[in-house]
Amino acid sequence: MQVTVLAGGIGAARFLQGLITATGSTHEQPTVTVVGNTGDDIRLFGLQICPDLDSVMYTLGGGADTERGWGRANESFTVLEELRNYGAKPDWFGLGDRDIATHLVRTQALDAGYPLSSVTAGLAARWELPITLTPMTDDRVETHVVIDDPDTGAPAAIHFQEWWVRHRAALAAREFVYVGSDTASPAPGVIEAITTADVVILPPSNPVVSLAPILAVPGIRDALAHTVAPVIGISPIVGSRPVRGMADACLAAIGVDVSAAAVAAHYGSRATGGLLDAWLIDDEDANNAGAIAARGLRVEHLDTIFANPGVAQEVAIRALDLAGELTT
Ligand code: FO1
Repeated sequence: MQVTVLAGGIGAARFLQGLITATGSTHEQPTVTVVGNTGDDIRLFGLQICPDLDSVMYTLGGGADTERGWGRANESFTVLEELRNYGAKPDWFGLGDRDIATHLVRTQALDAGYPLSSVTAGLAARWELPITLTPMTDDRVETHVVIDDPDTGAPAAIHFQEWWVRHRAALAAREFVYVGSDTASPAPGVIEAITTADVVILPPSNPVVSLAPILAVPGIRDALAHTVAPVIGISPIVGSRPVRGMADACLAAIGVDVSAAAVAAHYGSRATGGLLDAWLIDDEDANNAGAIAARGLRVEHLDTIFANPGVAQEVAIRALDLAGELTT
């Protein structure tokens, strides 16, 4: 069974751990393809940083700091300390020494002219990932957030990382803009991965800043609409709270309530021009099931809090079973 997953960062990575066990995908024979969000990418100190691709790579490669939720395990921050001693800006982004090695290799290859998809494959080779990992696009797409400038009150656009990391999403977002997405093309293999899959999964990633940038790349939403594979999503909202991260601040900006049913309605049913065939929600949100089903979606509830890889595996198994049922 070929499975394609559109992925943000750590939430997706934790789901993928379960999916890999559930599918038996291996480095030698990967049956899972992950299309990663690159809207979070940022160039700092001349280094190209791809947080979501790296979260997936480090987590599935066994090199992630699982407590912190980003960056490398056994990390040190000597370079960052030295940058701060020079007063170098920005000083709000935590670059670890081991992590910097990834960005150095990536940036050198990009600057030599290799596309991000090839560079990502090269980096992933070191980690012997049990998946095929590809960015959504080789083109530059950056998520920017329109806020009211705290000093002047005038609207201003800042990079997503500045909003997320520096301001902890505390500045009210007026709008999210996926700069460059209108002229971007899907990376090689992305459309095929969606149209030839047996199932496409939207893991519990942030709908606004993780999945929306992927869907904003021309051709990807269309491929989802037309694939014969069932499209199954897992709610990132449990009991009116994001499972992790600050998705509530993002959803507010686009006028979507923080509930499993509202996010399902935001994606919509493929039967009526939307994206999903089925939506898996947490037991805590079982009372949302009726509203979701009324929108033409197959809905099931189960434990979706990935306290351990076993829970993620159960969710993955349920998604694969559902895909089987929806296909026959
Ligand atoms: N998140 C933070 O909250 N603080 C940081 O200093 C930080 C640094 C960082 C460095 C590399 C990297 O790949 C990710 C990093 N993240 C950091 C996570 C990242 O900002 C976001 O969580 C994702 O972009 C959202 O998916």
